[in-house]
Amino acid sequence: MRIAEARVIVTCPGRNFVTLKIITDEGATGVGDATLNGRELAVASYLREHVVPALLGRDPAMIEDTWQYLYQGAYWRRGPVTMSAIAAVDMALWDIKGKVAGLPVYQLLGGRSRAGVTVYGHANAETVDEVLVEVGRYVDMGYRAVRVQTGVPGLTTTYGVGGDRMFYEPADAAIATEVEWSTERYLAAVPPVFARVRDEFGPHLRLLHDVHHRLTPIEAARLGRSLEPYALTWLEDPVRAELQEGFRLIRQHTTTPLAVGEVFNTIWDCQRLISEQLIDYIRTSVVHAGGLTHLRRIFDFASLYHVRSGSHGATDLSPVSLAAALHLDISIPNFGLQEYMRHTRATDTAFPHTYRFEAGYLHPAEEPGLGVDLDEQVAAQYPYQPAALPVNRLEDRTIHSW
Ligand code: GCO
Ligand code: MG
Repeated sequence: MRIAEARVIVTCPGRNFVTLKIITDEGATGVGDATLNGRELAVASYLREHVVPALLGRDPAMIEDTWQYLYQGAYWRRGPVTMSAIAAVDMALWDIKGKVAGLPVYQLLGGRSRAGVTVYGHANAETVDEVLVEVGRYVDMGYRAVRVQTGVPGLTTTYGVGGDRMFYEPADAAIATEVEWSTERYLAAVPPVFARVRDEFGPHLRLLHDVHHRLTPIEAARLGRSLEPYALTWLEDPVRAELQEGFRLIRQHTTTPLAVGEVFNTIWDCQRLISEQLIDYIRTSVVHAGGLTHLRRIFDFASLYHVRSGSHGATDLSPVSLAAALHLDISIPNFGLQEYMRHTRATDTAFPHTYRFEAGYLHPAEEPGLGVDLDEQVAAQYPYQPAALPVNRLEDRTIHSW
């Protein structure tokens, strides 16, 4: 069997997605997600110009060799554009391998290690009273874990709080919207929110919070310590993580568990965080960290150091990514949690899939392969629309991490 064709499809059913479809000379097809929010066309071009020509004629069964060919063979390594492109090829080849074997991909990865994949949803609202209602909605839907984000008094917008409660989407303008930030106001606002949520929902609901890279290590240490009474499952991206040793300082001060990794691309971005046990959950994703082949390598490494998985699953990761993540989540020994932001109906129609949500768990597809496809006729109805993530500024207009 040989790869006969590979198509790069860019579509915007509510938001932009880049998908790679690989077709073999025997008619088997596989899909991979290559979406990089706000930088979609860079990956589409990398695939079209540099990857697809090299794929034609290759044996689709040689997944590891193809991965190494695209990574080591390119000489230029790592980075979100390269790794998202490699990820798309890798996902599509696992999809084909599953279809050829007649097995869902998780069976190829070692089989089931648990009954279902525990997911967390996003409760967000401007005020504490409103967010309590939102948390209640998730609990009523069966969720066992909820991320809580509220507005910060004195700021007009805050990360994670959107107009539409269920389908929050930050990449909403062709040229980045500018938003504002105050660390002082934020640090004062967050602990009372969690005091109310714990009080209302009791000790068993798993609670999470995303700082979105905005604090320094000592500020993050203070926040982590002030949240200890509310027993969070994790505090996410408390600081920018280019400086991995910065986490040692946070660790020295707080027992609030830490989750990091949605912007990482390779095992080298988190090697120290994991081996020095500076984090508790590694949140790298299938699409941005080189596909199932590389993500499994990261999670295996993490399993040696008591670090569990917590794959990124925002709506800018397509249903192809989510389907792929679930096969890994269900099979690895050190699964922690899977993020699950629901896709819009338009997105779900463009990407027919058979994974399903039930009682707080997602269940991977049982059909051969990944169990997800891109309906190209539906995709063609939604042309690409430029959309960038916001840019963040302090009150004095200094640029700050968004
Ligand atoms: C999360 C993330 C996302 C990102 C988004 C950027 O935890 O889900 O922080 O909401 O902001 O994926 O493209
Ligand atoms: Mg996040």
